[in-house]
Amino acid sequence: MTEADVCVYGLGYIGLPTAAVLADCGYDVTGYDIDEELLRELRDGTMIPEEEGLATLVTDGLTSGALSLSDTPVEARYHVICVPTPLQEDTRTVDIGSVEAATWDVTSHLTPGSTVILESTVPPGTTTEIVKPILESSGLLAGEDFGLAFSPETVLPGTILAELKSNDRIVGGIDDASTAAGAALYESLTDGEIHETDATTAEMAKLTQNTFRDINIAFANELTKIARENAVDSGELIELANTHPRVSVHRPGPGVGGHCIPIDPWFLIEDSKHGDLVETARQVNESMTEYVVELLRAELGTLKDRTIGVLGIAYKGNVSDIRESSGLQVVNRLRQSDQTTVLINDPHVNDGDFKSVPLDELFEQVDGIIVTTDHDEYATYTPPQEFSSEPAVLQDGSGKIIVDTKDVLDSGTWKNCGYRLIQL
Ligand code: SAJ
Repeated sequence: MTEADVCVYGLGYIGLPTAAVLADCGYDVTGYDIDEELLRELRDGTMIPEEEGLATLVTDGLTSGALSLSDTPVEARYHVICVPTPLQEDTRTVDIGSVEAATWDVTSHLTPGSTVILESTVPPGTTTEIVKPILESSGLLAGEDFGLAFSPETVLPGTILAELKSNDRIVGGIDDASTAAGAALYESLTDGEIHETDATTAEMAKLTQNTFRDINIAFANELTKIARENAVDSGELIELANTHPRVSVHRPGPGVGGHCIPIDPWFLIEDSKHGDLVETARQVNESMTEYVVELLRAELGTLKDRTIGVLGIAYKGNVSDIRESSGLQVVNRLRQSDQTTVLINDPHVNDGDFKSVPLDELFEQVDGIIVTTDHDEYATYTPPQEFSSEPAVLQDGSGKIIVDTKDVLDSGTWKNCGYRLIQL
């Protein structure tokens, strides 16, 4: 068997673009995944995530032979692990099973002189305390026979390829040689700077970035609640506060979705006796589901026998990913209400479990709407003049309520068309 330059373990949101970009950079790359159906769909081009330029890059790599897809790992100069690390809902701790399984796969293909890089987001200490001992069960020693490093991915879904090639990269090895070997790989991948450190600091740096964002969003969410109590527009408030050169408050919303930001704070504090602020921020963000549903309920008087439209179940604008989506939390919360019918629209999500009702049709049937995702389609949608169903009997006698949690609708346009728009 000939040795590949790079073997990428896991061809998901991060592994696939990483493998494709490395192949494009001139490496001989094998993309390995245990999911044979995924491999088949990737080979025949039917399963490429909605990500600018990715389909072409994968096809080009496969056509040129620089990228091959395999259901078995191969010996390689670099083994790059990009498998998922889900949160276990009951304990709010990491499910490290896929990282362990991938590391065992590496172990049986580990050769002297190679370097193993973990990219999956993990709690502090995983590289040295979990990955290293498994690899050393091969009989080879980390730092002597092979290199071992952690390097977090920091790319934003929606702009993954551009960010892979331009973002700075943190590389933390278990020793200087491992760090240097990891840095050499990423130097050829990105135009950004390479920041060298140790493995645990690199793991924590990734968790710190996403936890910072979670706490900042929690502050924005708390602020919007306080602003409402004072009849203050939180959008204007945050804009004004952010005119200060050292203040940058994020935007409020219906919660924090996605596979990273709502999860990584739990990893950060998993084995720590500290973390009260981090945990409180999580609770504030999770409370937004109830808060936005209550905003609508207060306007409609009741949710009973109402038909409510939810616009957007993707976790953020212009992506198709529904993991940890705030829109879905809102849908589930509404469905728990007595006799409330929920209609969903999401032009980006193609999931058999969720029927997307076309906007025109949805507007004909609903009593109220909650906008939970800032898809471009919503910003440009022309509102019908009014709900054609019987208007809800509201406390103030008017109807046509839209709770726009993402500030995506143009308030002037919608107000002119007779809608009452509530923004966070
Ligand atoms: N959100 C707000 N208010 C804001 C910004 C975002 O409510 O001001 C919400 C979004 O609507 C969404 C959630 O937060 O529901 C997360 O979206 P996001 O765009 O902030 O982040 P992700 O999850 O798409 O990507 C993040 C990024 N991390 C940081 O910006 C620190 C990305 O760079 C990481 O690579 C990615 O997590 C990851 O893989 O960890």
